[in-house]
Amino acid sequence: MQSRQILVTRSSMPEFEEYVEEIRPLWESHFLTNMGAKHRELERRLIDYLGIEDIALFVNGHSALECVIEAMDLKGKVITTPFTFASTTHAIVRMGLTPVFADIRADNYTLDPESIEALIDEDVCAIMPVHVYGNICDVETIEAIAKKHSLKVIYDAAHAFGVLRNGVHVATFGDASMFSFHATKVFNTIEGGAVCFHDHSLKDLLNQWKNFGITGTESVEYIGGNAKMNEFCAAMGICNLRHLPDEIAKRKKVAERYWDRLDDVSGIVLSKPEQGITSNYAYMPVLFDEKRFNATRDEVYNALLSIDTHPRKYFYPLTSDFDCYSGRFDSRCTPVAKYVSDRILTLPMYADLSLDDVDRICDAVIGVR
Ligand code: T4K
Repeated sequence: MQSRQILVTRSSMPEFEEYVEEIRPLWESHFLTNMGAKHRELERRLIDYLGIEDIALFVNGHSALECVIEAMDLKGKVITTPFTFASTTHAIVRMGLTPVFADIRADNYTLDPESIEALIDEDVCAIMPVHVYGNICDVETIEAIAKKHSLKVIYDAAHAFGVLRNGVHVATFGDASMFSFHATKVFNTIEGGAVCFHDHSLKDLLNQWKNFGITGTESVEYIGGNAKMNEFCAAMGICNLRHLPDEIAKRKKVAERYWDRLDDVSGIVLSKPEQGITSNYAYMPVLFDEKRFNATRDEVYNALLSIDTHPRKYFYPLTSDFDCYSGRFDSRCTPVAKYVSDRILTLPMYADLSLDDVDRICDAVIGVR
């Protein structure tokens, strides 16, 4: 049917010459990392773009999550979602905290506020919701719950860079938001990540935690790690940020073609931007209700593999069902998350995916029934 392999996504890159121009000064300065000029410039540009108070850049999103947990000195339990990438749960566990899994909403797959409140006890110190696929959590209700119980809110916004809610960037919600700038994201710095926050006192702490806990030339106050973004990654970010509007506009066209083709198919549930949301079109999640669609998610998955098209089961299994957590959690406590995880497939989505390829993918999906 087709000779080319189509993967779930494909990194967007600037023109080679644009990147070379951006990194040329590094050959003059010989300053390659440790929060250099490109790092500082990208921070400034991101603060402007996101309309936020402050930001700290990291080597990747996962390290950013771990560092913000350390910098906030969190202890005890964190209420979170199991319908996410390994990173969210692992960051909590690796930092010595205990994840407590709340269920998700059936309409946009984010943490269900009703499920959160029932899980709060005196050991809970924070909530870590995920704006999964760039779908935005019920930030107002989550904030109200957090305020009532004096909990911190750290958003895993790995998927949500560029998403606006009523004209406001999602980076502004919660005590902090983490973004991933991984190669597979709408905005990438090759590898990279960031924490956005309101409390300026976090800035020094985050910078110290990501740099071995060094607080001065002769003082080391924290047992920190090394999670600094280097100058080449920051330069990639400076280039890619220039092209972000074009990137999102191209993704929008791809998304709209998928929605046109799949919207009326019985048993297919699409995830479209809600009222007031300006999407970044990060992923193309499609839920297959096997009873109405007459085929399972896995049958669709295998049919696409047979034409060398590689969707992904983001996010199956639930993180609470991972082998490494065997016996520690019970995914029956999050029935909606389990239902969605067993039926969801993320179809190929990237700026340069042609509409003809989208049509071929949709034909194959529909043809499975
Ligand atoms: N929280 C959430 C909710 C997340 O989804 C993630 C990361 C994080 C936290 C942590 O952020 P980071 O520490 O990663 O910054 C990929 C990404 O590696 C990962 O960043 C992302 N989430 C996750 C959802 O997807 P894999 O294991 O699926 O990656 P991989 O290597 O299979 O790549 C997927 C496809 O992307 C490939 O088929 C082709 C394409 N690709 C891949 C690479 C590496 C490219 O086009 N270019 C590339 O350089 O995890």
